[in-house]
Amino acid sequence: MGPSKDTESREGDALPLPPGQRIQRGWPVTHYGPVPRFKPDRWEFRVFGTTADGDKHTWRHEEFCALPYATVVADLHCVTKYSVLGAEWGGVPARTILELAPPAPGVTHVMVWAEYGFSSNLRLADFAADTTIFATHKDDEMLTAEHGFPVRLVVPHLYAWKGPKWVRGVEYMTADRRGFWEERGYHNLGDPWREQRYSYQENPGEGPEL
Ligand SMILES: Nc1nc2c(c(=O)[nH]1)N[C@H]1C(S)=C(S)[C@@H](COP(=O)(O)O)O[C@H]1N2
Ligand SMILES: [Mo]
Repeated sequence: MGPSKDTESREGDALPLPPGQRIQRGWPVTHYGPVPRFKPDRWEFRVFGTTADGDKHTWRHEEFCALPYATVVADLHCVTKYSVLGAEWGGVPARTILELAPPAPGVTHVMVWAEYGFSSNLRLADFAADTTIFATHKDDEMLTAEHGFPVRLVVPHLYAWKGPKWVRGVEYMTADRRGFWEERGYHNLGDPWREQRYSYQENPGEGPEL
C-alpha cells in the first residue's frame, strides 16, 4: 500500500506526526481577535522593506489572483497540540513573490503582515522553501472568511501560527524581529519536529532578545 492523504489510512499506518501532537478531524478555526471583513477595493498585497530596487510592490486583489497558481499538500500543526492532516493548499508560492519582488542581498528575515496588525516573522530560508505558499484555496475550495479569505500563508514545516490568515503584505528585513505570537511567549523559530513551542525553550541565537 502506498502513502495516502486519507487520514483514516494515515492513522492506521502511523505515519509520523510531530511530537506531542494529536490528529484532529475536521478543521477547527483558531485565531486571536475578530474575523476581518474583506473590502475588495481597499485590499492590496504589499511587499516592502528592503527590496532589491528600493520600491514597494503591490498587487490588487484581481492581480494577486492572476499570479501563477500552484498546490502543496501539507499538514497544519497548531501549537495547542492538534494537527489537521493532508490538506491540499492552492495559491501563490512564496517563491513567486520573491521572484516578482526580489529582496536586496542583505535580507535575512521577513515579517508577514495580516489584517489588524497581526504578524509573524520567518527566516528568509523558511519563507523561500518550496512548500511555503500564500493559499487562496484548500482542497479546491476558496478559503472561507474564518480560515483566512482571501489569502493566508501556509508554512508546512513550522507551527501554524507562523502562517497568518488574512495576509496583506511581506516586509523584507535585514535583521530578525519578533512577530505577534513570538513576542507573546511563543518560540521564535517554531519547528514542530523539534517541539519549539515556547520562547523559554529558545537557545542562544534562535531569536532576538525578549
Ligand atoms: N491573522 C491571524 N492568523 C493566524 C492566527 C491569528 O491569530 N491571526 N492564528 C494562527 C494559528 S495559532 C493557527 S493554529 C492557524 C489556524 O488556522 P485555521 O483557523 O484556518 O485552522 O492560524 C494561524 N494564523
Ligand atoms: Mo495555533
